[in-house]
Amino acid sequence: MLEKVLIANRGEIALRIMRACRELGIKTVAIHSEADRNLKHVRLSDESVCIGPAPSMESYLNVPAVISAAEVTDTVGIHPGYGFLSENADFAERVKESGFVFIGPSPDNIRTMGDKVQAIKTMKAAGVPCVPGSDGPLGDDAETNMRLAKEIGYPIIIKASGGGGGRGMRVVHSEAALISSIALTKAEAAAAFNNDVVYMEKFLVNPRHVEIQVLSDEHGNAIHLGERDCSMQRRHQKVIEEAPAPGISEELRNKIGMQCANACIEFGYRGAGTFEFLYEDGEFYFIEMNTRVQVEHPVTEMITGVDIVRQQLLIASGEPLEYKQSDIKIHGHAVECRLNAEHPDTFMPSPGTINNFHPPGGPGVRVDTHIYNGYAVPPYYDSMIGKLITHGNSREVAMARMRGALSEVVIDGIQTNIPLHQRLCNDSGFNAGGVNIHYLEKLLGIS
Ligand code: MV4
Repeated sequence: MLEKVLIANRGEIALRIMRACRELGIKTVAIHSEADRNLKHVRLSDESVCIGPAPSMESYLNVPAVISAAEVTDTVGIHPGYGFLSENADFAERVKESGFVFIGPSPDNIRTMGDKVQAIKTMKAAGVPCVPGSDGPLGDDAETNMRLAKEIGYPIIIKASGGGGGRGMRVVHSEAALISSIALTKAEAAAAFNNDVVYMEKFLVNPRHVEIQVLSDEHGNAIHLGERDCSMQRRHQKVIEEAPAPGISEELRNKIGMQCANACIEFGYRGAGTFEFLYEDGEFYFIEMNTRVQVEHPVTEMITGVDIVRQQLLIASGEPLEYKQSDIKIHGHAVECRLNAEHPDTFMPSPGTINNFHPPGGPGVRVDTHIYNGYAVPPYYDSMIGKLITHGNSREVAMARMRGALSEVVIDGIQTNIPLHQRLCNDSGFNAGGVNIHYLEKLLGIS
């Protein structure tokens, strides 16, 4: 087992990783910026190191500073959490070259999945269903591209291979706009990602965003933990996630889940991962793979009982997974509301000091947060300050518990998106289940 782990992150996920380490008897090193001296996990970890000034570029994204902190503390493993350096293949490689264990997939795994054309090619070859499309980079021949788009059928979408998560995409509705759209997306991709490779897919008009959680070790074991529905989003920022996805049968879950687990074995994937799909008319279409632990991992933990961060630490230690596929059973339903320090109407960040915090409680209520009375939310980082997660035997019970939790929670001193969550948890469309990715933006547009 890894003896000491450096947590290369901040906020709620740093605390989550610290707790998982503690349960395994792993010593922890917190690294933090000058603005983050008062983070909860910095106080609770065994050691802490200040690695630089507040801006992420000079601290959490500063690779030499992170590696130096690992060296001076005799760290064994480095957990990157989500965001920051978590999907940076060069960082994973530097960690390895410096003699540390990167708690995540191999640099090659990360590099392949970071290149969307390669990721899709890999998954298609491994039997994962993908969106009908160009099956590779678009060339320069206009006639060929026009013929391809006609075959796929409009609307189509042009995506940058170096993009992902909603960056570098352009929808094309007719042949008249095709050639200029390809050129524009290529130029933007070259500037943004230093990679002008673009590809084409059929544009799915009203899909849901459903993702499969996988765990894969180096002993040839790969399992899936079912799916999460993350369709409730605004500007590619998820707002509410849930598991399982409403209306997905056990048969379909097992089919797509096994396809993902088998792809992990075929591809030689190691670690926790998420296969992102668009789901429309009963069909799954792979779009991207995330090679990190995700913000919304708790909803999967609640319905499976599997501690995903613990499994990441075990896998990185060279231990086998604690579960085989037949051990995994789905129990009830879980919902997660992301709590953001932001104005409820304008979505502008709202940093400041929290002068009163009362977390909710009761059966089936989990609160993943680093905030406390007197904590000052800094203006430098993502505005997410925590997550409310509720679980119950049914979606109705989980939702009733979320409405209760939202009515109990008190966060004074800053603005939060709690009013938005209350509105959504009382919304008839959301309560019916199965809304698509456009639901929230349409709801906010009409209001
Ligand atoms: C799509 C799509 C429709 N058709 N691809 C946006 C983020 C990136 N992960 C992929 N995205 C999309 N790809 C095809 N072929 C619609 C989106 C999309 C979206 C996807 C998931 C969650 C929210 C979204 C919001 C707008 C567009």
